[in-house]
Amino acid sequence: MKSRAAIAWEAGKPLEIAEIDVEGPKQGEVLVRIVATGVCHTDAYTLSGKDPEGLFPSILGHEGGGVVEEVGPGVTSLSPGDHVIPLYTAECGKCKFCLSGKTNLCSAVRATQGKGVMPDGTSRFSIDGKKLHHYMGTSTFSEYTVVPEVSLAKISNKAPLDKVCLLGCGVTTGIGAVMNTAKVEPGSTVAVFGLGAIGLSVIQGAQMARASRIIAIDLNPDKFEFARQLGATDCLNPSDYDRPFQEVVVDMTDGGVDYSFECIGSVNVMRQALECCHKGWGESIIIGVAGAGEEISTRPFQLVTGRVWKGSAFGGVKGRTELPGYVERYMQGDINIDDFVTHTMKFEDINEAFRLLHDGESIRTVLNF
Ligand code: NAD
Ligand code: AHE
Ligand code: ZN
Repeated sequence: MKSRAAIAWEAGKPLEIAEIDVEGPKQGEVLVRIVATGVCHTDAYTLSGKDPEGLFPSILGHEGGGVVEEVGPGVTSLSPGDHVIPLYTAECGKCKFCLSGKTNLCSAVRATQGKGVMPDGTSRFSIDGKKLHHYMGTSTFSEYTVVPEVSLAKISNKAPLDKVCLLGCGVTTGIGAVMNTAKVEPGSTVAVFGLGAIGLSVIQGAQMARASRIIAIDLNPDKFEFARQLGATDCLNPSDYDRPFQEVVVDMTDGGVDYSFECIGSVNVMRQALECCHKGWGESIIIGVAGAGEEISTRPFQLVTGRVWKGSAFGGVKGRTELPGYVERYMQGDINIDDFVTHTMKFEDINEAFRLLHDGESIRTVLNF
């Protein structure tokens, strides 16, 4: 079938809106009509060329909501008409990772996903006979996409897809990192570096977890008002200080915070985030994605004296099991998504959505097909 899509032809170039060919779903696969998609900084990261798994040409996008159009042979858990959120972290329920009870990382389709193909090693996307790669197992920048059954969370048909699409990445990642990865306790002090959709969702999660102090940090002061609305108690701009920023946070928190979250993808900030944690117990959670070849560093003494470095992917959330509950909590008014959607536009304006994100003018743009 034909589908409107945004093609990433090469690194650093704008996406091209074009009509592509999408092959029907094969064994264990599902054809999904994407209704709405967000644009996450990770899409921009891959388009920049810094992602070692970034392949071109490809159909990017991983923060979508859609409707099942057709299921391939062997698909038992989904039917046409079901509303779904595509998952870049699958949940097969059977692999070593899923059975471990220790992680949300699933190995079922991850290897082929990273190679830009479906689990059988081939692509469902092409244009004029030329193959296009899939991306993160989701490729939501196409009106029609093909996704493995294990990479789809079935959600309530009543939920507005142009809002809950943000549970496909940004909002879930931030809240999940607080609840599942850090397990922030009531009364904790928290520092959040980077106030995009991820960092702001960490603030929302920290407020839910009843943190006593939430320090919001960004170079862009335009982000502070929404951070305060979500529960930030202090808003700091590192460029206002002429000493190592970790010292600023340590001094204002009687020795450091209980938990910090890096939501930028800067290895320098990752160091600050670790070193502003309290001696003996402070934990720093890396969420931001750093470019190929970059490495983190600190004095090992920081860890010897009890600080802990952790990472979090998709907030440690098992998508098929847990996302339907996130959607319900949104519907009940317990999770704020609406205020994260600062811009909505038609899919064809996707390059403007990337510009807004780069220039710090949006939290999330939702594109409607
Ligand atoms: P975003 O661009 O909307 O937000 C990043 C924020 O960081 C901006 O407000 C920017 O002003 C701020 N910033 C940049 N440099 C800074 C610095 N040196 N000090 C302080 N603030 C600074 O991005 P986003 O969509 O919220 O994504 C944030 C990061 O999280 C990205 O690296 C993205 O790839 C990553 N991410 C990871 C996961 C995961 O599962 N681990 C999921 C989603 C996104
Ligand atoms: N291909 C990238 C990996 C980037 C990365 O860490 N991705 C996050 C999700 S970002 C969503 O916006 C993640 O979940 N990682 C775990 C995984 O299995 O990919 C690179 O840098 O190599
Ligand atoms: Zn994302």
